[in-house]
Amino acid sequence: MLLLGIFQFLMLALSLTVASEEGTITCEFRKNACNIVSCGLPGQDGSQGPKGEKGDQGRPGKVGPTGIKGDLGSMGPKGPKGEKGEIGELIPLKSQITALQGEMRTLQDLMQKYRKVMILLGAKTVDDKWFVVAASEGTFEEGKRICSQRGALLASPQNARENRALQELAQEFNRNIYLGISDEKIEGTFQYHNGQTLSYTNWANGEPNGGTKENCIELYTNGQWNDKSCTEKRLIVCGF
Ligand code: MAN
Ligand code: CA
Repeated sequence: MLLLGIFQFLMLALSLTVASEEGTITCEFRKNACNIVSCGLPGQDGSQGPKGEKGDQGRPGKVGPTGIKGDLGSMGPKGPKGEKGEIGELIPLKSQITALQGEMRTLQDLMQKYRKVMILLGAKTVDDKWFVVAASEGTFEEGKRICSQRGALLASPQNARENRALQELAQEFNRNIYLGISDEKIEGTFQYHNGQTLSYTNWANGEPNGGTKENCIELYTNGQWNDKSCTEKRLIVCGF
């Protein structure tokens, strides 16, 4: 039975193939034949086919021209602190320091020269203070004016060493010196010219004893102090 089925199927396939080939031959024959003998009129054209589908998108165009420059942007935030400078940056400073050291030595030499001249002329120096005789004699008021005109004040010893320097001047000139101290403003309270109370005194025994009659101070050649009338004539020494 199975063999019979296969055979029938093969026969059917063969008959279909032959029929197709016969149709092709018949059509070719008819076309050639109509060129020789007259055939019937051709039929009308068929109706227009439907609209085709939309085509694919084209390729992109060329790149356009460059645009105009944009506006200036706003300032950015402050940056972080820079790193510590290198040693190389200190080299110019080092040469400046060397130059300054040279100038300082020159000034020191000059100061030494002035110091020698001042001492030769009779001035006394204690630390950074100078005592200079400005007049061989004068009252307290005259003395204040003379020193003020020289940009100084009547000498006011503020420690034993300064007092000693003034004593030396008194001895050298053999004259008592008016100090820049008085109790004219407040009787019994001696003050410096700037109103400050005394930080150092060297009263002789029993002094001060003059009351309202002795409001100024003279420095004896032994270095001790005595309250004295302001209208006497004494050696005038200025303090710078
Ligand atoms: C004189 C004056 C006085 C002083 C006495 C000291 O009288 O100079 O100021 O106090 O001598 O004995
Ligand atoms: Ca006195």
